[in-house]
Amino acid sequence: MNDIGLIGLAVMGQNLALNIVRNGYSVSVYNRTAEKTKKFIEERVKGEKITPYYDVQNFVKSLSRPRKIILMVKAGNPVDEIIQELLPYLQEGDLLIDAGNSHYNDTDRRLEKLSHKGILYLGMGVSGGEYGALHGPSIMPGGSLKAYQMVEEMLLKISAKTEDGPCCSYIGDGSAGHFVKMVHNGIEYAIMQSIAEIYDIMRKILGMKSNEIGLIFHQWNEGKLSSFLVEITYKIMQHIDEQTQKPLVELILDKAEQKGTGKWTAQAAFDLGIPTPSLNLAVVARALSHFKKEREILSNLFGEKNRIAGDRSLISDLEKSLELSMFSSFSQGLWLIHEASIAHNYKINLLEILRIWKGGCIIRAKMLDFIKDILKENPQNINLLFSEKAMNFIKDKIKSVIRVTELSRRSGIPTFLLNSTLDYIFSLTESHLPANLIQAQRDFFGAHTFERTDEEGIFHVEWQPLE
Ligand code: NBP
Repeated sequence: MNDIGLIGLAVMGQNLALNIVRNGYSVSVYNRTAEKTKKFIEERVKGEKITPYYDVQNFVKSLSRPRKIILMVKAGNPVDEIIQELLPYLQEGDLLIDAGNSHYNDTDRRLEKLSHKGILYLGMGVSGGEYGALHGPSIMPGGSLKAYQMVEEMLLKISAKTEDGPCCSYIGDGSAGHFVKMVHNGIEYAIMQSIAEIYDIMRKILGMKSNEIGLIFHQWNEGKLSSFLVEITYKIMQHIDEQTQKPLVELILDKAEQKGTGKWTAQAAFDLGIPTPSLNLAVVARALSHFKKEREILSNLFGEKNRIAGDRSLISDLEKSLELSMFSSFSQGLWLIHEASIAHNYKINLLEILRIWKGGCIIRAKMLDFIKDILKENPQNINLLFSEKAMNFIKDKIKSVIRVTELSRRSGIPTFLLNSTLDYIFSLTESHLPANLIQAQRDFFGAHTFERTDEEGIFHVEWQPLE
């Protein structure tokens, strides 16, 4: 009898299985396509306690009870299909763990359906890509506490470790784990976009070559910006294509793909009414990049842009710009998680989220310690801005972002993320927004009513008729 079952032997599943056995557990594995299972066993399993199965029934039979089965399959219908296949062989008290990037609504639906059959279910976010899955990811499990406790010991063992402990914590009820993982990805999109914009300015305004840009990111990674995404950026900049001997990044087509978690984050933010402009615009920027042919035609129509030549003193402004955009992306993401926690009754502890994001995951960053300090001072300060510490940090960086965005605008370089960072902060620190005019317009054309600043109540007036 094996301790754990794992279904789905693509890159994440293979690595997670190897991580689990390295930590002292025996694992049964199954994959829909048998060839992949055979290949995995032949090429990557070297005497570890991993047993392959080629049919679901024997796979389930091989597990000690209550059974614990991790699903690492493509999100969406595949998860429902594999659950359907498993159900005839499962018994009350068995536990299914969906470790893929499932939409939180799907997780709630599956939890509800399976609870009627006595099957326990966890929706578990796993971050860290293939490296993390093998060496220790950041793990975000949500569902019933009882279900979590059945696998807690193993999850703590296989997760990444920092000086603050294992990067795994029970996130909360229902789909809390998948919701937090989704927002993690939304923040990831935003940080990636801000890094990309800064790279663009370095090459177009400062005329820097990829290897020089890599060196700057390398330096930044030694300082306050130390993070997974900054680290991989300098490694990417230094990667030379064997065939052409050019930096590979310069040969990669500028069309960014996406699998949906960034879009879902923006949709959830719209649904809950939380402003996450940077997270939303990171999705817009990827979508816009897809129109390569149109961009080529329009760039000819528009004609040459007048690129302002900047000097290297801009580099410290770029560093501060990245710091502020990273901070504001976390601010927006945490606010969204907090609001969702109330709306869905997740009972999420934001400090725990920050702790488990410190290691193993794609958005791990030294800055999380600073963010944790702000939140510890006042746990109600969920978007981080209501603090002197945060305001001092913002004021120290904001002039740099203004300088960088002014220069890039005058040079015709798009900076969705850097602009949205400014607009997010400027809007939240503005006591008078022009929303009064919007309310008047709504009342004019739709009798939608408005409130007044000088009187309590709901008002509607007969505006001047149209000519
Ligand atoms: P993929 O997301 O590419 O999924 C491939 C796996 O799903 C294969 O094992 C495939 O089996 C299986 N599968 C499919 Br497709 N349809 C199935 C079905 N109807 N029934 C059973 N199995 C089915 O793999 P991945 O990149 O390893 O990611 C796994 C999960 O982890 C996804 O939800 C992903 O979003 C999430 N995730 C990925 C990363 C990453 O860096 N890649 C990071 C964090 C989370 P087959 O071999 O028979 O086609």
